[in-house]
Amino acid sequence: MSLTRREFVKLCGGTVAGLGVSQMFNPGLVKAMDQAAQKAPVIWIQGQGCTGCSVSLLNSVHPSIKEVLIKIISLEYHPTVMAAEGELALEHMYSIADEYKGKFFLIVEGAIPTADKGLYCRVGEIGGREITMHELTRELGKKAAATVAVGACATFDAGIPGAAGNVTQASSVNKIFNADGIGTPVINVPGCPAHPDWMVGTLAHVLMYGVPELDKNGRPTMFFGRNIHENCPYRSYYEMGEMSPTFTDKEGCRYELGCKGPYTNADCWKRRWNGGVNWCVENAVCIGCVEPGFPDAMSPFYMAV
Ligand code: FSX
Ligand code: SF4
Ligand code: SF4
Repeated sequence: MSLTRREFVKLCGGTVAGLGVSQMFNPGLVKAMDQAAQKAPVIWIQGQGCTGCSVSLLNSVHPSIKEVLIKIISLEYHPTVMAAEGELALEHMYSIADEYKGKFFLIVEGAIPTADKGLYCRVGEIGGREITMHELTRELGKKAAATVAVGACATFDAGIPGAAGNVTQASSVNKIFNADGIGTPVINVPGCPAHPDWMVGTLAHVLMYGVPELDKNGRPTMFFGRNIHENCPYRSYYEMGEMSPTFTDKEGCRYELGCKGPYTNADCWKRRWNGGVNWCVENAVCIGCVEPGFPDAMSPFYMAV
């Protein structure tokens, strides 16, 4: 089964028969990816973050994380899920980067602190020499075929670590690459955390067809191409001026509670979260976690009515 790029993009937002939801990947996608993907090596590194994006990836429903790891990619290094540790693990990572120079894919989760020579995030040690996230990102970034920056912290303004104060001078992948003149393509998959489908779908697209179509912020348009407010199921309440006084109200628009849907582009309104169980606006508000400037530009998140 081979898919055209157009069919692939459609399947990324396709309907899962029997579940009555339209947010998850079509199961046919896994089969296609299994046959088409070259099991390209993937190196996943983590800087300043909460590991929320990794946890989100582990929640991938269609395809399951097992299918992702066995059928789609060859995950060679991941600080949270790999069994190896210490110098041996680092040496393996470096050897893969050299052996597959220009062919492996780098995923960066978490921000990269640049203050004081990057010493606020040390990711390991080889021969007694400490390796900083700043050094590692640049070294692997130069050798990778493409880099996927996942989560708010690795993209744009470095998310939570980059918020006002920013004493570690936390920075994003794009900014680090630009400062060093690294020309490796960067795909931004923001979110705090990023949705598992956004990460898996982007990675699958990169493996099968190359870099997907990106918006002006470097995000795949197949996931971030539409505005939440314009597509929100609560939009008719907004038009009628019917505002919800509490988060738990079944009806009413959440704008006066602080909803940032009007300023946010993502497909959460149809993809939903947690295997389709719910999404932010249903239980609270959208806090604009996929937009540049998050979190400061989206604060305060909540407003009292
Ligand atoms: Fe940041 Fe992510 Fe928010 Fe956490 O990659 S994106 S704090 S959910 O895990 O680092
Ligand atoms: Fe827009 Fe938020 Fe209201 Fe939905 S709940 S219509 S996204 S302001
Ligand atoms: Fe982020 Fe808004 Fe989507 Fe929630 S609804 S995940 S805050 S973009």
